[in-house]
Amino acid sequence: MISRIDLRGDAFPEGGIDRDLLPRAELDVEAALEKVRPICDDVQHRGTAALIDYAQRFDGVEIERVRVPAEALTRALDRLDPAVRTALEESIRRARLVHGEQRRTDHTTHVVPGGTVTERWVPVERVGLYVPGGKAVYPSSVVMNVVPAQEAGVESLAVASPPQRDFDGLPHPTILAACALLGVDEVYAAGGAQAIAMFAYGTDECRPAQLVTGPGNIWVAAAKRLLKGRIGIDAEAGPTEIAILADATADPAHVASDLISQAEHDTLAAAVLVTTSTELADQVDKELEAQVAAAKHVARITEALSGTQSATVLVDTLDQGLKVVDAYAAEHLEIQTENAGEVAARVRNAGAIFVGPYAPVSLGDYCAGSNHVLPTGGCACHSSGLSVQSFLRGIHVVDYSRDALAEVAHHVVTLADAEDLPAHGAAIKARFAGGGQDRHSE
Ligand code: HSO
Ligand code: ZN
Repeated sequence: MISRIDLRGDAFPEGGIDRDLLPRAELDVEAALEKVRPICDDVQHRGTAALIDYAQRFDGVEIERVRVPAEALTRALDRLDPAVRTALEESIRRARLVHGEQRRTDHTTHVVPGGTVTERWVPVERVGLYVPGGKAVYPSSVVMNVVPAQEAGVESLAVASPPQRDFDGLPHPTILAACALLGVDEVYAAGGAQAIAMFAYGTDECRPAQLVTGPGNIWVAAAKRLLKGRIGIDAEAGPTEIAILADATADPAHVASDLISQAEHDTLAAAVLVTTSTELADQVDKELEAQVAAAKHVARITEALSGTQSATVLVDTLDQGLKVVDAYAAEHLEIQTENAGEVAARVRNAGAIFVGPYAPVSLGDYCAGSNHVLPTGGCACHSSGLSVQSFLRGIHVVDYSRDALAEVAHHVVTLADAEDLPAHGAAIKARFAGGGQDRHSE
């Protein structure tokens, strides 16, 4: 079911591993751009009326307004299965513990006497959060987006999720209930590219936001790419990936179930096992046959595991395995080896690392306290997952006295002249032309 790539012996590329050594699913977002452009323009010009038309066209539902009434949120929470409510509350509590400690404190550097630079951390004022609502209904993703935004101190937070035909044109009730649990009371029944345009341009019902985060399908990704600049965006989330670095000590049943757990998301999901043990690889193959057959979403999982984006990679040594997983830069990386903690400490590139036999990716998806919005498509070599930092901007506040400026003035003038920008130097000299007093306020 899962193909093999054999990098043992001479096959191992000692000169360096190409990042594309392991194939991965790609979404052709570029091709979708032209389709979403008129939709975004329409929302910019017609606002709510356009959103109502698109609800009919794309979601097959008649709605009269896009803003979800407060009663609908309360009702959804009242009707939420109590076990789901308790589990969500625990997920929120753990996420708050971790993200609460990510808050930044302002820091002042005393560069010279009388000259300071303070890095001031300021939250984005208003954030739009997109929550998909088609096949995938993930209240856990509401938690993973809302908690860091709230912990960062974002004042105004709005959620958009597609209107559902089965629920009177409202977003899915578990999404509404998760919003209510988190204290988010501004929710819109809008999906796809049009929801991103709503946050970027604003409508008569919805004030524009400065940043939009959250996963979505290809239309959402295309709208984010198109409107980036007008509105800040998080990463474009591609299909989910799991890589597992395992040796002969790993339990094949666990390895197989973890690969399957992420393959369950999407036919394009990638599941990659990198191992030093052919015996383990063979046992995992057997486990996959048995476990996939018994899985609920058997067709989707089979397609994901047998797709070219998934593979078992055989290597001779753990060092080689580490080179492979670093080159791949998976969204999720599990280390199932002897001394897993030490091996994990040597990994450079991964969205999140799961150490040892009792930290499966599913734990991180819901209840580890870590965030599950992570870089995909190899972006983990340069980007991080969602965190409090994603919702903050660091502003440098420069405060110099007359003496402190005077001391460095000649260097500024020299550099300005070297760049043929004499007006820059003149702005410094003007302060000292008349030999005037220090006008510094303190
Ligand atoms: N594994 C997904 C997140 C998720 N899993 C939501 C279950 N629900 C991407 O990290
Ligand atoms: Zn998942």
